[in-house]
Amino acid sequence: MSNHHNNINKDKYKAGFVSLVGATNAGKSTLFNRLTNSDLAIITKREQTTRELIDGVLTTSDYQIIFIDTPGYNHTKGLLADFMLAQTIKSLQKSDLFVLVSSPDKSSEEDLLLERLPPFKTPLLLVLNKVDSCQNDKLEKKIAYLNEKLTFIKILKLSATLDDDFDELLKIISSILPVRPPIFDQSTFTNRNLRFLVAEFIREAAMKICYQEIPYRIAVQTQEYKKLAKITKITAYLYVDKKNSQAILVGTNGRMIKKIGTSARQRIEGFLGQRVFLELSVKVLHNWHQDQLKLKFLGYS
Ligand SMILES: Nc1nc2c(ncn2[C@@H]2O[C@H](COP(=O)(O)OP(=O)(O)OP(=O)(O)O)[C@@H](O)[C@H]2O)c(=O)[nH]1
Ligand SMILES: [Mg+2]
Repeated sequence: MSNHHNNINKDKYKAGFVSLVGATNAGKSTLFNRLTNSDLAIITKREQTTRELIDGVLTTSDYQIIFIDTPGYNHTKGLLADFMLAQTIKSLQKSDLFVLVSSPDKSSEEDLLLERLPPFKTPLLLVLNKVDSCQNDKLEKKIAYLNEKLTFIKILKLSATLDDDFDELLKIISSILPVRPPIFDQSTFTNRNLRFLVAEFIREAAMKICYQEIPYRIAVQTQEYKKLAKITKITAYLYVDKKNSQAILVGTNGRMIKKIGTSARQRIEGFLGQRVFLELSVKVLHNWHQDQLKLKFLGYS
C-alpha cells in the first residue's frame, strides 16, 4: 500500500482550509461535491438546502485542501437562520482562503454576507458559477459590481454542473495555501459521520419530493444505524413543526413518505455501496425552529 504522506516534500507541501461561501442557491454544494470528488453534500433546487458545515478533504501528493461547504446567505430571519449564519462565520474563522461562489441569477442577497468578509483579511477568490445558464453581459455586470465591493485575488467563471475538470481552480487554490504538512490522514475524507450524512440524504429527498414550505421546517435525525453483513438497517425520524405538515409529509396511504424513503434509500445505497433497509417516521416537534431548546435537541445550536 502506498502512502502519500511517506514521500511528501515537506518544504513544498501545501495544506489548508477553504470555505465556500455565498448566497443561497449559488451552487456551493454542487461545486463542493465536484471539487472533493464526492457525494457528501446535499443539493436541491430550493433555497437554504445546506444548514450545517461539512468538511470535504482532497488529498494529493502536492497538497491537501479541506473544503468547507457552508449554509448560503439569504434574508430569512429567525433562530435557525441565526444558527446558519453563525455556522458560516465559524468556517470563515478557521479558513486560509475564502471562495465566494456567486451566480448572476442571484441579486443582492449576498450583500450582507460580503460585508462580513473584509475584516478577516483572508485571501478571497471569486467563482462566478452557472455560466451555462446566463448571458455574458449579466455575468460581467455582476463581476463589476462585486469588484467594487471586494478585492479578489482571482476571478474564475465556471459551471459546477457542466464543467469536466476544475484543475485551474484547484491549482490557484493550492498555490495560495500555506506550506504545511497534511492536516489529516490520507484516508480521511470528511469530518462528518454516517449518521449525520444519512440524515442529510433523507432531508435532501424530502426537500426534492415534498412541496410548499414544509421542507424548510423538516429536521431529520438518524435513530438506529446497524451495519450487518449484507445490509445496513437504518431508522430515522423526520420532525415537522406542526400537525398538518405531518399529514402532508406522510401523504394519502403513506404515499409521500414512501416516495421520500425510496429516493433516500437509493441515495444512501449509492453512497455506502451497500444495500439499505430504511424506515422513516414523521414526528411533530411543535414550532421547533423557533425554540432554542428544540433546536439544540436537533443539533442546531
Ligand atoms: N445551470 C446550472 N445550475 C447549477 C450549477 N451549479 C449548481 N446549479 C444548480 O443550482 C441549484 C442549487 O445548487 P446548490 O449546490 O444546492 O446551491 P448552494 O449554494 O449549496 O445552496 P444552499 O445550500 O441553499 O446555500 C441546484 O439545482 C443545482 O443543480 C451550474 O453551474 N449551472
Ligand atoms: Mg448548499
